[in-house]
Amino acid sequence: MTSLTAESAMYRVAIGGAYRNIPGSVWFSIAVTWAMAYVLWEVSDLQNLLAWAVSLTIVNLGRFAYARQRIRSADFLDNPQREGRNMTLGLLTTGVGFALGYYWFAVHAPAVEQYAVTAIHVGLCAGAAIVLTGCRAAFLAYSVPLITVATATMLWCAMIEGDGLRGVVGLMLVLYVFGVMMYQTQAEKSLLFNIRLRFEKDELLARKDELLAELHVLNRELSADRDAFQTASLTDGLTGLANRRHFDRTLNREWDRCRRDGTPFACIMLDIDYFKPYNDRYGHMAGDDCLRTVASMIATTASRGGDFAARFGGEEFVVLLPGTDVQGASLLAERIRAMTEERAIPHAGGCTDRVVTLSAGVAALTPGDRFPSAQSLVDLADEALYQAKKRGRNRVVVRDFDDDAV
Ligand code: GH3
Ligand code: MG
Ligand code: MG
Repeated sequence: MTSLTAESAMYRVAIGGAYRNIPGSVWFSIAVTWAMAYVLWEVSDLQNLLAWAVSLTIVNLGRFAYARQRIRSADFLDNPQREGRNMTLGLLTTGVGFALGYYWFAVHAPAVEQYAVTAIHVGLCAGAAIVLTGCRAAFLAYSVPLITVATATMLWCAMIEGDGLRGVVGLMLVLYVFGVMMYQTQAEKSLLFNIRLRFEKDELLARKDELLAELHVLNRELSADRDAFQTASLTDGLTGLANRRHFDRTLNREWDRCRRDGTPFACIMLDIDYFKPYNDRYGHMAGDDCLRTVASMIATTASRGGDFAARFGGEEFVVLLPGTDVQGASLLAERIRAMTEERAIPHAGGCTDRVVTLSAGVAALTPGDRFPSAQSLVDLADEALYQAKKRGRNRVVVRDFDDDAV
């Protein structure tokens, strides 16, 4: 919210507050009118006094009806400036009415009645300062006429009649006017300050909700980034298979699980044959494509729940098969080998079949005292792979230690 709209909203709240005081204060105003008439009853021309009191009562009733209508209307405070102007006009009329009453009936009244009416005006002025806090124009329009007449009368009578007491009262009234003005200024300041605080509080609350929503979005983005980062940190960028880090974690976890369950654990190590010559002949980019193709075949073949395929490094891959015995693992290894061969990726640089082939080493064992660490399974599979290479490549060699396992 800009400060301009805050200012106009503050003005609206101040006007609204004062306006709502009008109907109640009007009854007080009427009571005071008749109290004044009562005080001046004996010392005034009755007909004129009654005409004044009735007229002022009618003005007050009119103000009452208008204020009630405005407060209840749907467009109340849509235009606070207009509302403020009308209120000021009504209060000016009433203030002038009281001032005229004083001027017509109290100026020539005896001192006692004059003091009484002056006291009434002092009270009206104080009441207005309280009721019209925040609406200085309306307060001045109401109180200036009535207090000016009372003060001027006191000072005038003091001068003309040489009445020292009324001179003192007149001077006190001057001081009183300053006091009331100061009070009104301070009260108005603190009212506006309070209203401003309320606006700032609302603004802060709205900002808080906004910030919470932003925080929520950032949190979501952050956890999405974290998930993406986590996935990326466990995935091989070239083939999309799990990377070595992921493999190491999974190996130990699955090893422990198989040890607990007493189930076999199989591992297949795969290595593309003559891949260096392939790279040399077809280029590194074609080598990458070849790695991707072989990886996708491995992934689709080893896709049963629990199967885990990873890029071990370079042109080597590994498949972990928890709960699978050596027969099952050999079948799978053979399927991957055969699929690769059938895919017939040309490899003129190879020493064997003129297509890309791979060798596989299979090992399976049930984790136990004889093979306490997962690394022993990988070493056995690697040994089998070495044998497959040694025996001419494009083949599967199996090492089964399950019978020996404790
Ligand atoms: P063997 O049949 O005995 O396995 O021989 P080989 O040529 O496949 O094995 P060697 O270890 O001699 O060569 C592996 C090659 O794999 C060497 C390296 O350039 C290549 N290589 C490793 N990683 C990548 C890769 O990410 N992209 C490509 N294009 N080539 C790779
Ligand atoms: Mg190799
Ligand atoms: Mg190789």
